[in-house]
Amino acid sequence: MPRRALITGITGQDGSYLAEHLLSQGYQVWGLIRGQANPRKSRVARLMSELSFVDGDLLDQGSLVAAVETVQPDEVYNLGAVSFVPMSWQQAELVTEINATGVLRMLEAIRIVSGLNSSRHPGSAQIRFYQASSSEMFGKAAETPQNENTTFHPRSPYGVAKAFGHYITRNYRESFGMYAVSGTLFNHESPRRGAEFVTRKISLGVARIKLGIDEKLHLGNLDAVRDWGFAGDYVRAMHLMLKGDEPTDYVVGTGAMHSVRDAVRIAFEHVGLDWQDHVVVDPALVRPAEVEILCADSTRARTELGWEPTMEFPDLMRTMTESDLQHVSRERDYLDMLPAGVW
Ligand code: NDP
Ligand code: GDR
Repeated sequence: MPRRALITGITGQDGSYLAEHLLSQGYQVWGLIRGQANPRKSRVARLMSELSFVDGDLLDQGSLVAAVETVQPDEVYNLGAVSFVPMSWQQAELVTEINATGVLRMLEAIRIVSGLNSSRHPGSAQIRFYQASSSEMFGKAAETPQNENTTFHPRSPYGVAKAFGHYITRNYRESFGMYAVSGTLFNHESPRRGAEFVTRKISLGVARIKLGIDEKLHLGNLDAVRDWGFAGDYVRAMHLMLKGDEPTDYVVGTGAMHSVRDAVRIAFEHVGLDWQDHVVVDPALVRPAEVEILCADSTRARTELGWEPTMEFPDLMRTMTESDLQHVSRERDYLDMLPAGVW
């Protein structure tokens, strides 16, 4: 029997890469889809014939119990979340409901369906659970780089909600003997990254400027430093975490630091332009409480899981810019073909 995985957040960047990875490993993959006619389902369209879908929402306990009952998964990957940090100041309560209480709801669904009461009376089912924790939990960390023992100091409602998700996952592991782990993943990007995140905003912006559509790119804090990796590498780490003998949490990142300014420079250089002619710093895009610097110490993941990243940040930025040059020019060609007045 092939192993069965249930992925929440399958329509997102990581969900699509994880689905591809698990399918390549012979898994039967199910995606939890929320809402009526979710337009983002088309993101995994190329995998549609190999995937199965089940309705559900992290805001709705009953739907999660029903989804786990229907799928009878061996592994659950909880990637569903509001993942754009600035939105967590605008809709803090909603983000907490999805990103924090949503984790509890998914753990409860597994506990109920598995018939688990406490670690002294384990049930029969052995569903393994992965929680998408985030380096945003470190926030204003007292040390750099950050590892599994670094104290959290989240700087956004998003980071606070993720910290709850992290601790409740550990608590269910300790309370009910569940194989439940969190991966504290640092920023990871790809051509499939949402357009609101800074790397994709830059790659798209540079492509539009190069193709003569825009002149300026508006950004916030250029000094912020992140440890950016390639999303395809990070979903391998998620899978490895659920394959271990003992459930443990891991920090995952490349260990290399770059600033937003570096990202801008690399992308503009790739198309032969000077970033200083095009970038405008907009104070409205600076966050109420910024995370200035993040960098992973992934020694444990590298030694215990054998995980290694395959792509360095400059190559990643160039790959994303190249992809957006093609994407934007295809879109422009399509718009040019439409009769006047249609667009
Ligand atoms: P995306 O924003 O690309 O995807 C988020 C996914 O969450 C979407 O599929 C969305 O589905 C789903 N979702 C949102 N609300 C709900 C809900 N109420 N119920 C069920 N699903 C919901 O994020 P990424 O793929 O980049 O990230 C995946 C996870 O990893 C997230 O939890 C994120 O916080 C976390 N993370 C990401 C990092 C990164 O650098 N990418 C780093 C560390 C952690 P829909 O189509 O319905 O909107
Ligand atoms: P982040 O990613 O908040 O780290 O969260 P994002 O790409 O949004 O920001 C990274 C840094 O860039 C600075 N910045 C800007 N950011 C955006 N989005 N737009 C801008 O114009 C801009 N200008 C400067 C930000 O201030 C910030 O310092 C991502 C998400 O994927 C989370 O879900 C995940 O948990 C973390 O990574 C790890």
